[in-house]
Amino acid sequence: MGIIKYSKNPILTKEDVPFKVNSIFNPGAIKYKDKYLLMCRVEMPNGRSSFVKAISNDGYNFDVDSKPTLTPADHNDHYEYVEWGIEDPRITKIEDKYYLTYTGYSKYMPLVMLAETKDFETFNLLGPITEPSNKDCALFPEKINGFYWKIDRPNAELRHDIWISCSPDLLHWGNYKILMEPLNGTWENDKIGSSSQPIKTQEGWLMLYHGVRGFGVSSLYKIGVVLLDLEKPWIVKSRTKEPILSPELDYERIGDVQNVVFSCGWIDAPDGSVKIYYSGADTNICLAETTIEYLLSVCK
Ligand code: BMA
Repeated sequence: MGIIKYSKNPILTKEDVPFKVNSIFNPGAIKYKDKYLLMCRVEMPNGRSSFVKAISNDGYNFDVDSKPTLTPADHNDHYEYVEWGIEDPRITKIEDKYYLTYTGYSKYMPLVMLAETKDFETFNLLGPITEPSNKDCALFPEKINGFYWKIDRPNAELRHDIWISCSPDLLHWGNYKILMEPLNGTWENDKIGSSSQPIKTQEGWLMLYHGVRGFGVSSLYKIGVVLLDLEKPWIVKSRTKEPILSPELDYERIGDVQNVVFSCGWIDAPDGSVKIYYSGADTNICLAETTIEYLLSVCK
């Protein structure tokens, strides 16, 4: 099948948001009660981000809630770590709860925040699970070898590679290991970070990641795929040589940040089809469709 960008992209723009925002982008994505749920980042008029939920029956047509779902101001105990905004949520279902890992932004620089919910209405805000600087965090959907596992990018301002660590309780993390470094001289030369929550396949854990390369005054953000070992997720079995999604069309090239495709989530179906939700130019929300079979084939 390959990978097909939806012909009616973008599927959401700021005109679809019932309240005033500068942009809607970088949504986490999950199936919830048989519906497609996006937890979208909205940049508010003051330039700080919050989240709003969008729901769909078919994965193509989404209704955006009438007010933000989660804001920095909701973070009573942890407000100082999110004062400048909350950004780029990834959603993972573990047992009967949904976990959001997202960037808290403040004068302390970005760090990773964790929240849990059962209904996407009320959230138990668990606070920072890393020190700054760290972002692009995704949780595995089940325990492996008795531990929870996360992927993130520590030292986000200086280093440019992806790490993996584990925890007995999702709050206390250790056993840090380097997972992936950018491949020099390629599309991912300058930095990489996780994009989506890992999906379990027979051949290993599949995960989207983003790669960045600077060209002149612009940085090109593209998306690749990596396959991790099922039992030892710190082992990379294979990764794409070429990006699977690149900025090509006007809605991916022109916007608040030019030449960016960026994903925080995808949704797979029992038939092996996959819907990748991504954003163009940090300005809108788009959809690309593919299959697990294709993604595994491009990893090899
Ligand atoms: C990253 C994050 C994303 C953004 C991307 C492209 O560092 O800040 O939120 O989409 O850059 O600008």
